Amino acid sequence: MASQHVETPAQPPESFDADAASTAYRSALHVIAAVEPGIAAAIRSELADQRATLKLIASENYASPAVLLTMGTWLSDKYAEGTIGRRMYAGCQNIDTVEQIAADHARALFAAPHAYVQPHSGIDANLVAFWAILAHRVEAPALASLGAGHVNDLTDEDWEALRQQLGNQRALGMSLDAGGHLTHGFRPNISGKMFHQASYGTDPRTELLDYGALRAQAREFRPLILIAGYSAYPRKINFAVMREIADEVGATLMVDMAHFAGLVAGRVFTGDFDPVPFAHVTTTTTHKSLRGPRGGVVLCQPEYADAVDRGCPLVLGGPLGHVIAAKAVALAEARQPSFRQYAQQVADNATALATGLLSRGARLVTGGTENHLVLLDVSPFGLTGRQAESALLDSGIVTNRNAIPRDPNGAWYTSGVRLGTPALTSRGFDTDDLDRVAELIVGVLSATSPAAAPSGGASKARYLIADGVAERTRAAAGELLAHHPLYPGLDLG
Ligand code: DSN
Repeated sequence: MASQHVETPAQPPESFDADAASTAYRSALHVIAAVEPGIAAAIRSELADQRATLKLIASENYASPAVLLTMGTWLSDKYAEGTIGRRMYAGCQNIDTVEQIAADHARALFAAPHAYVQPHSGIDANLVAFWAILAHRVEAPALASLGAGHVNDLTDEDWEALRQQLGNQRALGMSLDAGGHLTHGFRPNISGKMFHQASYGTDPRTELLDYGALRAQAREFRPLILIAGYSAYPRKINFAVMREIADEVGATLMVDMAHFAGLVAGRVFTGDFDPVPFAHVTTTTTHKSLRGPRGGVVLCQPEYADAVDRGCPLVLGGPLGHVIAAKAVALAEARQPSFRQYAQQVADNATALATGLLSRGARLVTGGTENHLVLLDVSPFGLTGRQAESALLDSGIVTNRNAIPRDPNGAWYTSGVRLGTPALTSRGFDTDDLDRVAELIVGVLSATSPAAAPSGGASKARYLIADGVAERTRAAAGELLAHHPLYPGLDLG
Protein backbone atom coordinates (compact mmCIF):
# COMPACT_ATOMS: atom_id res chain seq x y z
CA MET A 1 0.00 0.00 0.00
CA ALA A 2 1.33 3.44 -0.92
CA SER A 3 2.51 5.59 1.93
CA GLN A 4 0.35 8.72 2.28
CA HIS A 5 2.03 10.34 5.23
CA VAL A 6 4.06 13.53 5.70
CA GLU A 7 7.64 13.62 4.43
CA THR A 8 9.35 13.61 7.84
CA PRO A 9 8.43 10.71 10.10
CA ALA A 10 6.50 11.64 13.22
CA GLN A 11 8.76 12.50 16.10
CA PRO A 12 8.23 9.83 18.76
CA PRO A 13 8.47 10.65 22.48
CA GLU A 14 11.60 8.52 22.39
CA SER A 15 13.77 11.49 21.45
CA PHE A 16 15.29 11.41 24.91
CA ASP A 17 18.66 10.74 26.47
CA ALA A 18 18.39 6.95 26.77
CA ASP A 19 21.45 6.59 29.01
CA ALA A 20 20.20 9.20 31.47
CA ALA A 21 16.70 7.69 31.50
CA SER A 22 18.11 4.17 31.98
CA THR A 23 20.14 5.37 34.96
CA ALA A 24 17.12 7.16 36.42
CA TYR A 25 14.80 4.17 36.10
CA ARG A 26 17.36 1.63 37.30
CA SER A 27 17.99 3.73 40.38
CA ALA A 28 14.28 4.30 40.99
CA LEU A 29 13.53 0.58 40.69
CA HIS A 30 16.38 -0.22 43.06
CA VAL A 31 14.91 2.16 45.67
CA ILE A 32 11.37 0.84 45.18
CA ALA A 33 12.41 -2.83 45.26
CA ALA A 34 14.07 -2.33 48.65
CA VAL A 35 10.63 -1.56 50.10
CA GLU A 36 8.17 -3.57 47.99
CA PRO A 37 9.77 -5.82 45.38
CA GLY A 38 6.36 -6.84 44.04
CA ILE A 39 5.72 -3.29 42.85
CA ALA A 40 9.15 -2.96 41.24
CA ALA A 41 8.49 -6.25 39.44
CA ALA A 42 5.07 -5.07 38.23
CA ILE A 43 6.61 -1.85 36.87
CA ARG A 44 9.20 -3.87 34.93
CA SER A 45 6.55 -6.27 33.72
CA GLU A 46 4.28 -3.47 32.49
CA LEU A 47 7.06 -2.04 30.32
CA ALA A 48 7.81 -5.49 28.95
CA ASP A 49 4.12 -6.07 28.12
CA GLN A 50 3.75 -2.66 26.49
CA ARG A 51 6.86 -3.29 24.43
CA ALA A 52 5.62 -6.70 23.29
CA THR A 53 2.07 -5.95 22.11
CA LEU A 54 0.33 -3.91 19.44
CA LYS A 55 -1.51 -1.30 21.47
CA LEU A 56 -4.62 -0.18 19.60
CA ILE A 57 -6.68 1.12 22.51
CA ALA A 58 -7.83 4.47 21.13
CA SER A 59 -7.60 6.23 24.49
CA GLU A 60 -4.06 5.13 25.36
CA ASN A 61 -0.61 6.35 24.38
CA TYR A 62 3.01 6.32 25.54
CA ALA A 63 4.11 9.40 27.48
CA SER A 64 7.71 10.54 27.18
CA PRO A 65 10.25 9.69 29.91
CA ALA A 66 10.30 13.42 30.78
CA VAL A 67 6.56 13.34 31.47
CA LEU A 68 6.78 10.06 33.39
CA LEU A 69 9.76 11.10 35.50
CA THR A 70 8.11 14.38 36.45
CA MET A 71 5.38 12.43 38.24
CA GLY A 72 7.78 10.65 40.57
CA THR A 73 8.61 13.72 42.64
CA TRP A 74 7.89 15.43 45.96
CA LEU A 75 5.45 17.80 44.30
CA SER A 76 3.13 14.92 45.24
CA ASP A 77 3.55 15.68 48.93
CA LYS A 78 2.08 19.18 48.98
CA TYR A 79 -1.54 20.08 49.72
CA ALA A 80 -2.65 23.05 47.61
CA GLU A 81 -6.45 23.29 47.64
CA GLY A 82 -7.63 26.42 45.90
CA THR A 83 -5.91 27.76 42.83
CA ILE A 84 -2.94 29.93 41.83
CA GLY A 85 -2.43 32.68 44.42
CA ARG A 86 -5.57 31.67 46.35
CA ARG A 87 -4.69 28.58 48.38
CA MET A 88 -6.04 27.16 51.61
CA TYR A 89 -2.56 26.07 52.73
CA ALA A 90 0.69 27.93 53.33
CA GLY A 91 3.84 27.25 51.35
CA CYS A 92 2.32 26.65 47.90
CA GLN A 93 4.78 28.83 45.95
CA ASN A 94 6.20 25.95 43.91
CA ILE A 95 2.78 24.48 43.17
CA ASP A 96 1.72 27.99 42.06
CA THR A 97 4.68 28.05 39.68
CA VAL A 98 3.88 24.59 38.31
CA GLU A 99 0.18 25.31 37.88
CA GLN A 100 0.89 28.66 36.18
CA ILE A 101 3.32 27.08 33.70
CA ALA A 102 0.84 24.29 32.87
CA ALA A 103 -2.06 26.74 32.46
CA ASP A 104 0.06 29.05 30.26
CA HIS A 105 1.02 26.15 28.00
CA ALA A 106 -2.60 24.97 27.79
CA ARG A 107 -3.85 28.44 26.87
CA ALA A 108 -1.16 28.93 24.27
CA LEU A 109 -1.49 25.46 22.75
CA PHE A 110 -5.25 25.65 22.33
CA ALA A 111 -5.60 29.45 21.95
CA ALA A 112 -7.99 29.35 24.90
CA PRO A 113 -8.88 32.40 27.00
CA HIS A 114 -8.63 30.41 30.26
CA ALA A 115 -7.25 27.03 31.36
CA TYR A 116 -7.78 25.10 34.59
CA VAL A 117 -5.29 22.26 34.85
CA GLN A 118 -6.23 20.61 38.14
CA PRO A 119 -8.78 17.91 37.20
CA HIS A 120 -7.48 14.43 38.01
CA SER A 121 -9.25 12.81 35.05
CA GLY A 122 -11.67 13.48 32.22
CA ILE A 123 -14.64 12.61 34.40
CA ASP A 124 -13.43 15.14 36.98
CA ALA A 125 -12.97 17.75 34.25
CA ASN A 126 -16.57 17.16 33.14
CA LEU A 127 -17.81 17.47 36.72
CA VAL A 128 -15.98 20.79 37.07
CA ALA A 129 -17.56 21.93 33.80
CA PHE A 130 -21.08 20.92 34.91
CA TRP A 131 -20.55 22.66 38.25
CA ALA A 132 -19.25 25.84 36.59
CA ILE A 133 -22.10 25.99 34.09
CA LEU A 134 -24.71 25.53 36.85
CA ALA A 135 -22.93 28.13 39.01
CA HIS A 136 -22.70 30.67 36.20
CA ARG A 137 -26.02 30.09 34.48
CA VAL A 138 -28.34 29.24 37.39
CA GLU A 139 -26.87 29.97 40.82
CA ALA A 140 -25.31 33.40 40.17
CA PRO A 141 -28.44 34.97 38.58
CA ALA A 142 -30.63 33.49 41.32
CA LEU A 143 -28.39 34.95 44.04
CA ALA A 144 -28.37 38.31 42.28
CA SER A 145 -32.15 38.40 42.03
CA LEU A 146 -32.41 37.56 45.74
CA GLY A 147 -29.81 40.21 46.61
CA ALA A 148 -27.54 37.56 48.17
CA GLY A 149 -23.80 37.20 47.71
CA HIS A 150 -23.47 33.55 48.68
CA VAL A 151 -25.71 30.52 49.13
CA ASN A 152 -24.94 30.60 52.86
CA ASP A 153 -26.75 33.97 53.02
CA LEU A 154 -30.04 32.47 51.82
CA THR A 155 -32.99 31.62 54.02
CA ASP A 156 -33.78 27.91 54.16
CA GLU A 157 -36.81 28.56 51.98
CA ASP A 158 -34.85 30.42 49.29
CA TRP A 159 -32.13 27.81 49.37
CA GLU A 160 -34.65 25.03 48.86
CA ALA A 161 -36.12 26.89 45.86
CA LEU A 162 -32.63 27.37 44.37
CA ARG A 163 -31.68 23.75 45.06
CA GLN A 164 -34.78 22.60 43.17
CA GLN A 165 -33.83 24.87 40.29
CA LEU A 166 -30.22 23.63 40.21
CA GLY A 167 -31.42 20.04 40.30
CA ASN A 168 -33.89 20.39 37.47
CA GLN A 169 -31.75 21.50 34.56
CA ARG A 170 -31.53 19.76 31.20
CA ALA A 171 -28.54 18.39 29.34
CA LEU A 172 -28.42 16.92 25.84
CA GLY A 173 -25.48 14.71 24.86
CA MET A 174 -24.56 12.00 22.38
CA SER A 175 -25.85 8.56 23.34
CA LEU A 176 -23.41 5.94 24.50
CA ASP A 177 -24.13 3.56 21.64
CA ALA A 178 -23.63 6.33 19.07
CA GLY A 179 -20.16 6.92 20.51
CA GLY A 180 -20.86 9.37 23.36
CA HIS A 181 -19.29 9.06 26.80
CA LEU A 182 -20.73 7.82 30.09
CA THR A 183 -20.48 11.34 31.52
CA HIS A 184 -22.54 12.89 28.72
CA GLY A 185 -25.80 11.99 30.45
CA PHE A 186 -25.73 8.17 30.52
CA ARG A 187 -28.38 7.38 33.12
CA PRO A 188 -26.28 5.19 35.45
CA ASN A 189 -23.61 7.95 35.57
CA ILE A 190 -23.99 10.94 37.90
CA SER A 191 -24.46 13.18 34.83
CA GLY A 192 -27.58 11.20 33.95
CA LYS A 193 -28.89 11.62 37.49
CA MET A 194 -28.05 15.27 38.16
CA PHE A 195 -29.73 16.47 34.94
CA HIS A 196 -32.94 15.83 33.12
CA GLN A 197 -31.07 14.23 30.31
CA ALA A 198 -31.78 13.39 26.69
CA SER A 199 -29.51 11.83 24.10
CA TYR A 200 -28.99 12.36 20.42
CA GLY A 201 -27.96 9.47 18.23
CA THR A 202 -26.79 9.09 14.68
CA ASP A 203 -28.63 8.58 11.42
CA PRO A 204 -29.61 4.88 11.27
CA ARG A 205 -28.63 4.63 7.60
CA THR A 206 -25.31 6.47 7.57
CA GLU A 207 -24.43 6.17 11.28
CA LEU A 208 -23.34 9.82 11.00
CA LEU A 209 -24.38 12.69 13.22
CA ASP A 210 -27.52 14.29 11.77
CA TYR A 211 -27.25 18.00 12.59
CA GLY A 212 -30.79 18.71 11.30
CA ALA A 213 -32.30 16.09 13.61
CA LEU A 214 -30.17 17.35 16.50
CA ARG A 215 -31.30 20.93 15.89
CA ALA A 216 -34.96 19.83 15.94
CA GLN A 217 -34.40 17.82 19.14
CA ALA A 218 -32.63 20.74 20.83
CA ARG A 219 -35.47 23.12 19.87
CA GLU A 220 -37.94 20.73 21.45
CA PHE A 221 -35.89 19.81 24.55
CA ARG A 222 -34.27 23.22 25.23
CA PRO A 223 -31.29 22.04 27.26
CA LEU A 224 -29.23 24.25 29.54
CA ILE A 225 -26.17 22.36 28.29
CA LEU A 226 -25.53 20.94 24.83
CA ILE A 227 -22.68 18.43 25.12
CA ALA A 228 -20.58 17.55 22.08
CA GLY A 229 -17.71 15.07 21.95
CA TYR A 230 -17.28 11.33 21.94
CA SER A 231 -15.20 8.35 22.87
CA ALA A 232 -16.11 6.06 19.98
CA TYR A 233 -17.44 8.16 17.08
CA PRO A 234 -14.96 7.89 14.21
CA ARG A 235 -15.77 11.21 12.56
CA LYS A 236 -15.15 14.92 12.91
CA ILE A 237 -17.77 17.19 14.47
CA ASN A 238 -18.62 20.60 13.08
CA PHE A 239 -18.46 22.80 16.17
CA ALA A 240 -19.59 25.94 14.34
CA VAL A 241 -22.90 24.20 13.69
CA MET A 242 -23.00 22.92 17.27
CA ARG A 243 -22.56 26.45 18.60
CA GLU A 244 -25.27 27.73 16.26
CA ILE A 245 -27.67 25.12 17.64
CA ALA A 246 -26.66 25.94 21.24
CA ASP A 247 -27.18 29.67 20.66
CA GLU A 248 -30.54 29.10 19.03
CA VAL A 249 -31.89 27.32 22.12
CA GLY A 250 -30.00 29.34 24.75
CA ALA A 251 -27.74 26.43 25.73
CA THR A 252 -24.16 26.47 26.91
CA LEU A 253 -22.01 24.49 24.49
CA MET A 254 -19.72 22.11 26.37
CA VAL A 255 -17.27 20.10 24.28
CA ASP A 256 -15.45 17.07 25.65
CA MET A 257 -12.45 16.74 23.34
CA ALA A 258 -10.66 14.13 25.46
CA HIS A 259 -10.24 11.74 22.56
CA PHE A 260 -9.17 14.17 19.88
CA ALA A 261 -7.31 16.85 21.87
CA GLY A 262 -4.07 15.74 20.22
CA LEU A 263 -5.58 16.35 16.79
CA VAL A 264 -6.66 19.84 17.89
CA ALA A 265 -3.25 20.55 19.43
CA GLY A 266 -1.52 19.24 16.30
CA ARG A 267 -3.70 21.42 14.03
CA VAL A 268 -5.29 18.47 12.22
CA PHE A 269 -8.68 19.72 13.38
CA THR A 270 -8.87 23.41 12.51
CA GLY A 271 -11.58 25.93 11.55
CA ASP A 272 -15.06 24.60 12.28
CA PHE A 273 -13.57 21.35 13.61
CA ASP A 274 -11.53 23.00 16.38
CA PRO A 275 -13.95 23.17 19.34
CA VAL A 276 -12.10 25.71 21.48
CA PRO A 277 -13.26 28.94 19.77
CA PHE A 278 -16.86 27.73 19.60
CA ALA A 279 -17.43 26.04 22.97
CA HIS A 280 -18.20 28.01 26.11
CA VAL A 281 -16.43 25.25 28.04
CA THR A 282 -14.08 22.61 26.62
CA THR A 283 -12.85 19.65 28.64
CA THR A 284 -10.11 17.18 27.86
CA THR A 285 -7.91 14.50 29.27
CA THR A 286 -4.16 14.81 28.87
CA HIS A 287 -3.21 11.15 28.41
CA LYS A 288 -4.94 10.11 25.20
CA SER A 289 -3.96 11.59 21.82
CA LEU A 290 -2.32 14.47 23.74
CA ARG A 291 0.29 11.98 25.05
CA GLY A 292 0.68 13.37 28.56
CA PRO A 293 0.13 12.07 32.09
CA ARG A 294 -3.25 10.75 33.21
CA GLY A 295 -5.34 13.81 34.02
CA GLY A 296 -7.82 16.42 32.85
CA VAL A 297 -7.99 20.08 31.84
CA VAL A 298 -10.87 22.54 31.47
CA LEU A 299 -10.64 25.40 28.98
CA CYS A 300 -13.29 28.09 28.97
CA GLN A 301 -14.46 31.48 27.86
CA PRO A 302 -13.76 34.30 30.36
CA GLU A 303 -17.27 34.40 31.82
CA TYR A 304 -16.91 30.83 33.13
CA ALA A 305 -13.36 31.25 34.48
CA ASP A 306 -14.18 32.16 38.08
CA ALA A 307 -16.55 29.25 38.54
CA VAL A 308 -14.16 26.82 36.83
CA ASP A 309 -11.28 27.94 39.07
CA ARG A 310 -13.34 27.05 42.13
CA GLY A 311 -13.36 23.41 41.05
CA CYS A 312 -11.13 22.49 44.00
CA PRO A 313 -12.27 21.87 46.71
CA LEU A 314 -15.93 22.25 45.64
CA VAL A 315 -15.83 19.39 43.15
CA LEU A 316 -12.27 18.04 43.24
CA GLY A 317 -9.92 16.77 45.92
CA GLY A 318 -6.55 18.42 46.49
CA PRO A 319 -4.57 19.08 43.30
CA LEU A 320 -1.94 16.55 42.28
CA GLY A 321 1.08 18.87 41.96
CA HIS A 322 3.28 16.14 40.48
CA VAL A 323 0.73 15.38 37.76
CA ILE A 324 0.08 19.06 37.00
CA ALA A 325 3.85 19.44 36.54
CA ALA A 326 3.83 16.48 34.15
CA LYS A 327 0.92 18.07 32.27
CA ALA A 328 3.10 21.17 31.84
CA VAL A 329 5.91 19.05 30.38
CA ALA A 330 3.54 17.24 28.02
CA LEU A 331 1.89 20.48 26.92
CA ALA A 332 5.34 21.95 26.25
CA GLU A 333 6.08 18.87 24.09
CA ALA A 334 2.78 19.32 22.25
CA ARG A 335 3.79 22.89 21.36
CA GLN A 336 6.83 21.59 19.44
CA PRO A 337 6.52 21.49 15.63
CA SER A 338 7.14 17.71 15.74
CA PHE A 339 3.81 17.25 17.52
CA ARG A 340 2.01 18.50 14.41
CA GLN A 341 3.73 15.80 12.37
CA TYR A 342 2.76 13.28 15.02
CA ALA A 343 -0.91 14.34 15.00
CA GLN A 344 -1.12 14.26 11.21
CA GLN A 345 0.46 10.81 11.22
CA VAL A 346 -2.11 9.60 13.81
CA ALA A 347 -4.89 10.63 11.43
CA ASP A 348 -3.14 9.21 8.34
CA ASN A 349 -2.54 5.96 10.16
CA ALA A 350 -6.20 5.70 11.16
CA THR A 351 -7.18 6.21 7.52
CA ALA A 352 -4.70 3.51 6.49
CA LEU A 353 -6.09 1.15 9.13
CA ALA A 354 -9.66 1.80 7.95
CA THR A 355 -8.70 1.34 4.31
CA GLY A 356 -6.85 -1.87 5.13
CA LEU A 357 -9.82 -3.29 7.02
CA LEU A 358 -12.37 -2.26 4.37
CA SER A 359 -10.28 -3.66 1.53
CA ARG A 360 -10.31 -7.03 3.34
CA GLY A 361 -14.11 -7.03 3.58
CA ALA A 362 -14.63 -5.69 7.10
CA ARG A 363 -17.53 -3.42 8.03
CA LEU A 364 -16.73 -0.19 9.84
CA VAL A 365 -19.29 1.94 11.63
CA THR A 366 -19.90 5.03 9.42
CA GLY A 367 -17.86 3.33 6.68
CA GLY A 368 -14.52 4.84 7.67
CA THR A 369 -12.77 7.40 9.85
CA GLU A 370 -11.86 11.07 9.95
CA ASN A 371 -10.01 11.03 13.25
CA HIS A 372 -7.76 8.71 15.24
CA LEU A 373 -10.12 5.78 15.65
CA VAL A 374 -12.01 3.10 13.78
CA LEU A 375 -15.06 1.24 15.08
CA LEU A 376 -15.07 -2.27 13.66
CA ASP A 377 -18.37 -4.15 13.57
CA VAL A 378 -17.39 -7.76 14.37
CA SER A 379 -20.86 -9.27 13.88
CA PRO A 380 -20.09 -10.19 10.23
CA PHE A 381 -17.36 -12.46 11.67
CA GLY A 382 -20.08 -14.13 13.80
CA LEU A 383 -18.47 -12.79 16.98
CA THR A 384 -19.34 -10.53 19.87
CA GLY A 385 -17.02 -7.69 20.75
CA ARG A 386 -15.97 -9.59 23.86
CA GLN A 387 -14.93 -12.65 21.83
CA ALA A 388 -13.10 -10.52 19.26
CA GLU A 389 -11.28 -8.52 21.96
CA SER A 390 -10.13 -11.74 23.69
CA ALA A 391 -9.01 -13.47 20.48
CA LEU A 392 -7.03 -10.38 19.45
CA LEU A 393 -5.42 -10.17 22.89
CA ASP A 394 -4.35 -13.83 22.63
CA SER A 395 -2.71 -12.82 19.35
CA GLY A 396 -0.77 -9.89 20.82
CA ILE A 397 -3.18 -7.16 19.71
CA VAL A 398 -4.64 -5.06 22.55
CA THR A 399 -8.00 -3.44 21.78
CA ASN A 400 -11.25 -2.81 23.62
CA ARG A 401 -14.73 -4.00 22.82
CA ASN A 402 -17.20 -1.23 22.21
CA ALA A 403 -20.93 -0.97 21.50
CA ILE A 404 -21.97 -0.04 17.99
CA PRO A 405 -25.13 2.00 17.25
CA ARG A 406 -28.25 0.06 18.27
CA ASP A 407 -26.04 -2.78 19.48
CA PRO A 408 -28.01 -6.03 19.95
CA ASN A 409 -25.38 -7.30 22.42
CA GLY A 410 -25.52 -4.28 24.75
CA ALA A 411 -22.64 -2.42 26.35
CA TRP A 412 -21.00 -5.43 28.08
CA TYR A 413 -20.59 -8.01 25.30
CA THR A 414 -21.04 -5.53 22.42
CA SER A 415 -20.73 -6.11 18.67
CA GLY A 416 -17.76 -3.87 18.05
CA VAL A 417 -14.08 -3.40 18.67
CA ARG A 418 -12.61 0.11 18.88
CA LEU A 419 -9.17 0.60 17.34
CA GLY A 420 -7.05 3.73 17.65
CA THR A 421 -3.68 4.80 16.28
CA PRO A 422 -2.21 7.32 18.81
CA ALA A 423 -0.03 4.76 20.62
CA LEU A 424 1.39 2.92 17.61
CA THR A 425 2.08 6.26 15.94
CA SER A 426 4.13 7.27 18.99
CA ARG A 427 6.27 4.19 18.31
CA GLY A 428 6.83 5.41 14.76
CA PHE A 429 4.37 3.15 12.88
CA ASP A 430 3.47 4.46 9.42
CA THR A 431 0.62 3.81 7.01
CA ASP A 432 2.21 0.66 5.55
CA ASP A 433 2.54 -0.74 9.06
CA LEU A 434 -1.11 0.01 9.77
CA ASP A 435 -2.13 -1.82 6.61
CA ARG A 436 -0.23 -4.84 7.93
CA VAL A 437 -1.98 -4.44 11.31
CA ALA A 438 -5.34 -4.48 9.46
CA GLU A 439 -4.30 -7.71 7.75
CA LEU A 440 -3.41 -9.30 11.09
CA ILE A 441 -6.71 -8.24 12.68
CA VAL A 442 -8.82 -9.62 9.85
CA GLY A 443 -6.72 -12.81 9.89
CA VAL A 444 -7.39 -13.40 13.59
CA LEU A 445 -11.10 -12.60 13.45
CA SER A 446 -11.63 -14.77 10.36
CA ALA A 447 -10.02 -17.67 12.22
CA THR A 448 -12.10 -17.19 15.39
CA SER A 449 -15.49 -18.73 16.08
CA PRO A 450 -17.88 -18.67 19.04
CA ALA A 451 -17.63 -21.63 21.42
CA ALA A 452 -20.51 -23.19 23.32
CA ALA A 453 -21.20 -22.15 26.90
CA PRO A 454 -20.34 -24.83 29.52
CA SER A 455 -24.07 -25.32 30.06
CA GLY A 456 -24.64 -25.75 26.29
CA GLY A 457 -26.04 -23.11 23.92
CA ALA A 458 -24.24 -20.09 22.55
CA SER A 459 -21.78 -18.15 24.69
CA LYS A 460 -21.12 -14.45 24.13
CA ALA A 461 -17.70 -14.71 25.77
CA ARG A 462 -16.14 -18.06 24.83
CA TYR A 463 -14.38 -18.52 21.52
CA LEU A 464 -12.02 -20.78 19.58
CA ILE A 465 -9.11 -19.67 17.39
CA ALA A 466 -7.95 -21.99 14.63
CA ASP A 467 -4.72 -23.82 15.49
CA GLY A 468 -1.55 -21.78 15.18
CA VAL A 469 -3.21 -18.48 14.23
CA ALA A 470 -2.62 -16.70 17.56
CA GLU A 471 1.02 -17.86 17.64
CA ARG A 472 1.68 -16.83 14.03
CA THR A 473 0.03 -13.45 14.61
CA ARG A 474 2.08 -12.81 17.74
CA ALA A 475 5.22 -13.56 15.74
CA ALA A 476 4.15 -11.21 12.92
CA ALA A 477 3.26 -8.50 15.44
CA GLY A 478 6.66 -9.03 17.04
CA GLU A 479 8.36 -8.28 13.71
CA LEU A 480 6.48 -5.00 13.36
CA LEU A 481 7.21 -4.07 16.98
CA ALA A 482 10.89 -4.83 16.56
CA HIS A 483 11.05 -2.23 13.78
CA HIS A 484 9.59 0.37 16.12
CA PRO A 485 10.93 -0.26 19.63
CA LEU A 486 9.24 1.45 22.53
CA TYR A 487 11.64 3.78 24.38
CA PRO A 488 14.64 2.60 22.34
CA GLY A 489 17.80 2.35 24.40
CA LEU A 490 15.94 2.41 27.69
CA ASP A 491 17.45 -0.49 29.60
CA LEU A 492 16.15 -1.33 33.06
CA GLY A 493 19.05 -3.71 33.69
N1 DSN B 1 -11.82 5.33 29.21
C1 DSN B 1 -11.95 6.32 28.18
C2 DSN B 1 -11.94 5.70 26.83
O1 DSN B 1 -11.41 4.62 26.71
O2 DSN B 1 -12.45 6.27 25.89
C3 DSN B 1 -13.12 7.12 28.38
O3 DSN B 1 -13.35 7.36 29.73
